[in-house]
Amino acid sequence: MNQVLDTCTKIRSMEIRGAGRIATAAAASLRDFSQAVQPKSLDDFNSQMKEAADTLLKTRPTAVSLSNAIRMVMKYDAQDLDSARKAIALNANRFIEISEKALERIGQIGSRRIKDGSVVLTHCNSLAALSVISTAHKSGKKIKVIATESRPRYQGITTIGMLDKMGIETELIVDSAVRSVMNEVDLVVVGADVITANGTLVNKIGTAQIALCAHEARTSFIVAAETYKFSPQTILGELVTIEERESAEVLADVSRYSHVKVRNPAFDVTPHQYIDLICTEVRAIPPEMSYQIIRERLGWEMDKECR
Ligand code: RI2
Repeated sequence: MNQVLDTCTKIRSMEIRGAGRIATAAAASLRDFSQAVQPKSLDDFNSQMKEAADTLLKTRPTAVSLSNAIRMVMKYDAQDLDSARKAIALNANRFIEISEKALERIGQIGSRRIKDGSVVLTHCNSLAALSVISTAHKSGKKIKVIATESRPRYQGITTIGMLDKMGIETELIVDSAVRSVMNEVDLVVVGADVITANGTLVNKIGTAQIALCAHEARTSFIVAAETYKFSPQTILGELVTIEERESAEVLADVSRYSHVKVRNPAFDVTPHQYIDLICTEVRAIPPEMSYQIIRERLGWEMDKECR
């Protein structure tokens, strides 16, 4: 269990972060645990696996990628220990492979929206959004990227490092400079932590005001997201929990103030009206078609819940 707890600590502290990366890390952790654990019986194995899955699930409350990945890995029905271990390893490896391929495909589909000579704005650090940008760049289109810092955790610094390595011309701005540069931007591309049944986007704090600003400036706003970022639970009426992280991420020492409380919501909600397109690995869809993606790709979840 130590190895699972170690992964949990890394996800909670954001040493491992990004909706896709936490999902694949959780899948790998369950796979490794299933191979290493020494249970007394199959029942004992099942209950230790469940405990590990529940512990991983609690690390970050917003990203649905985590629960979708864990459910996919834990979908096994074995008669003996050996087959249970094999099924979990197979599920986990399949999820990791699907996730890698999805990024490539999202890049191919999304990059068609980027014209030669475009200026693209991105927020936070999303592998899916970066796949769109890097595929456009690799196909020979000359592009410039404007990246936000993404306070308070400065994931934008990771983004500019990655763009720099790819040789893409990049400008870094503070989050509040988005409106000042929006008239120079041709396209905004962001990732997703959750997409709900009606196409609402939950993503890194600041995304909603960028979308609003893009809408006002008539700039296209697209989302790059693997289908496992869509939330089947929202069809059943469940609300998305927005993670509020500790105040120290925003202000190191709030104790010297008597009447001040620091709020640190990690994500915000962008209504589907401000989203032009969602690029998934199967196709690019208008946000209103999200329900269909959930039924097609995550139908197993619905079936189980509705039975
Ligand atoms: P990929 C991140 O969350 C950001 O909100 C980013 O847009 C999203 O995950 C998707 O990232 P955090 O872990 O899966 O930084 O596209 O809170 O890499």
